[in-house]
Amino acid sequence: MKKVLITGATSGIGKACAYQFAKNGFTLVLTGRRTQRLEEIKQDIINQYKVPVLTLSFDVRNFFQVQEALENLPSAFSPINILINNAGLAKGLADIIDGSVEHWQTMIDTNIKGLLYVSKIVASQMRKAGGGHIINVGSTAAKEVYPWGNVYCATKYAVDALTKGMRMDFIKDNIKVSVVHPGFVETEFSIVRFDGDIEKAKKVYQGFEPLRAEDVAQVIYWMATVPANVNIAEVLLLPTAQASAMVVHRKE
Ligand code: NDP
Ligand code: 8X3
Repeated sequence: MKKVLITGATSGIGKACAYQFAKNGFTLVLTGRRTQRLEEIKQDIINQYKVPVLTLSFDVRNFFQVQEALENLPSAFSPINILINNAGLAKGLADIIDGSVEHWQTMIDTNIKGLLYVSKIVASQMRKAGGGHIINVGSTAAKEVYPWGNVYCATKYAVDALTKGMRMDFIKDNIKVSVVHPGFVETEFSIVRFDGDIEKAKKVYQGFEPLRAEDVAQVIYWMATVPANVNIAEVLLLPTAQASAMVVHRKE
């Protein structure tokens, strides 16, 4: 069966992807930093779906850790057929004067460098194997900048640019490269952005029905399972109540 590697599988969109692919019989490699959560998800998936699951706990910001974890996957879990570059985050909302340098470093190191590190290792295995599929998780923030979103949006614009670059560079390797750009999805994203302030995070999704992580996972699964000659290169996926990054119809 095909093997899918999902980064950021401990929560939100990545976790929903793990269940979506498991339900359809895929072999899973699940990654994230929170080891305990990875273990719980692994056990639950094995119990429910009886598919092989490998969990690897590492920080995508550390190239050495990425190499150690992914360069020598056990044969039952390699080569990876589908890579879902999902691990990512936003920290804070502020203009450049008030913004935190630490927040900028975290976002740039995770969303851009982390995606590059994982892609470098996995794409090299795909090249050797004669093909594969990389699906990047972008955002509406990759298409439109919003006030105080400056650095987060810049990292997602970079994901969009890297998607296009990789698609060109890997065309000869039979590696599809795609991107999904979700709008508001209620996950742990805003809790992380607001440093654990759950009330503030809840307000982001108040008065309208946001996407669920499962909605995004279904679309990613569809992108991953169309025929070999088809590449769903880019999907913009919005809640019905969202028209653009800033236009959301809220019923207060
Ligand atoms: P969550 O916070 O629920 O999940 C983020 C995941 O990323 C977690 O599993 C986390 O795992 C992992 N992660 C974060 N930093 C690192 C790191 N340094 N190393 C390894 N893993 C890391 O948020 P979402 O599910 O919403 O976010 C997933 C992706 O979707 C992100 O790229 C985000 O930018 C994007 N997105 C989200 C939207 C939303 O509205 N929620 C909309 C558009 C895009 P752990 O902490 O265990 O390491
Ligand atoms: C996440 C969507 O609008 O909260 O990428 O930044 S937004």
